[in-house]
Amino acid sequence: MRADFVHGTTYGSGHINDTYCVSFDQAGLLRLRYIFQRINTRVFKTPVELMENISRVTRHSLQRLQEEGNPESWRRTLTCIPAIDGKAYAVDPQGGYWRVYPFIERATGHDELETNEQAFQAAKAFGNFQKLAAGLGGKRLHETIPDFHNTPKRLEALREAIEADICNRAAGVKQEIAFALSREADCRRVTDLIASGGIPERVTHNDTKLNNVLLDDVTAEGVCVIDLDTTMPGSALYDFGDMVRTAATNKKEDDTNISSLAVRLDRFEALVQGYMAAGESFLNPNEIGNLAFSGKLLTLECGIRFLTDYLKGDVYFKIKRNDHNMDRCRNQFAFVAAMEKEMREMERIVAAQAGIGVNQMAVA
Ligand code: ADP
Ligand code: GN1
Ligand code: MG
Repeated sequence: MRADFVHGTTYGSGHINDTYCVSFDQAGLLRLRYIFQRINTRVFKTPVELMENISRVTRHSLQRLQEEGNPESWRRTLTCIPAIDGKAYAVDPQGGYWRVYPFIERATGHDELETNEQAFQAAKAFGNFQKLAAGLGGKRLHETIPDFHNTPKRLEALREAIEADICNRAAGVKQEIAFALSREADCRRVTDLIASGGIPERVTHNDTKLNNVLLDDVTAEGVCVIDLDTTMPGSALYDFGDMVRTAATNKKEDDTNISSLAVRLDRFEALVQGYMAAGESFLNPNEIGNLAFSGKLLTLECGIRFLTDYLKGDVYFKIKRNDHNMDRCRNQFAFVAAMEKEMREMERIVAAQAGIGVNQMAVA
């Protein structure tokens, strides 16, 4: 980069990496912003393989966008800015792994939605991302976090954390523990379907929370899917489910006012429409039949992860206050309970969109 440093500041509301927005300019004229990120190597233990995945996926995306003649291809995908040695990352003297992306301008990653159109566009963008990734040739991507969405293993990790109870916190959260443990059969449904071949392995994003897609500030169109650290083999249900978790609720993930937490069925419908607009061509009947259930599953799984992290002393997710992980856990479990009440309606919405009978859905 042949420009002078102007300003740098921490940026965004991600829970994992250290993210900075950094500005440079030339002769005081051309100002460009970049995202500098230090990869969280406690979470991602193989950063070199991780960056190999991201380089492959982003190069493939750019090539496809350019082939299609997209006039703003550089804004539609992350692109890795190489270090002086040509690698997609640089290692600092303390052993920190850093990467740099151009800042995607005039677009925002939302923690909360304002309109159904935004939900539609976000889901369509994640669906298109998956479609694009399906065309990635070559060897299987590295698993940057093994068993990331293996919900039975997540439940097992919770059991181990309860057993160890290293912070003496288990006695204070008995209700939440009971909530999780009583849903063991739900935890197994998708992994069982994958094991039996009923659901195929795909290249998926695996972290499709709403703020991981940037929506155009003017048109609301899904401009760019970001946070590609977990892009690896997975299930389409993980991607759809995590969108539902963050976009079909009327509360932010850590909102403590959960007595009024509810499923936004209108938002859910917009997500189904957006995702099917891209995904109808490739989703199989088992995937379609479990789309509604996947929202409940991914929310349950995330709640289990927050609870586990709380019991282990808040070592994984960044927290901003005491009990932050428990606030998140209670919020997620309240959303699971709300979806259990609305599951038939959610299934009806998917069936109507897919043009199939509601009895073909996997009623939870
Ligand atoms: P984390 O894994 O910690 O969630 P992300 O990769 O999602 O990290 O980045 C954190 C935040 O930084 C995002 O939610 C988004 O607001 C912002 N961000 C990341 N990459 C870009 C980019 N290339 N352009 C603009 N904003 C970005
Ligand atoms: C983390 O990286 P970020 O903030 O987008 C987490 C997700 C969780 C999410 C909960 C690598 O997402 O799995 O669903 O927090 N990412 C990783 O908000 O663990
Ligand atoms: Mg993120």
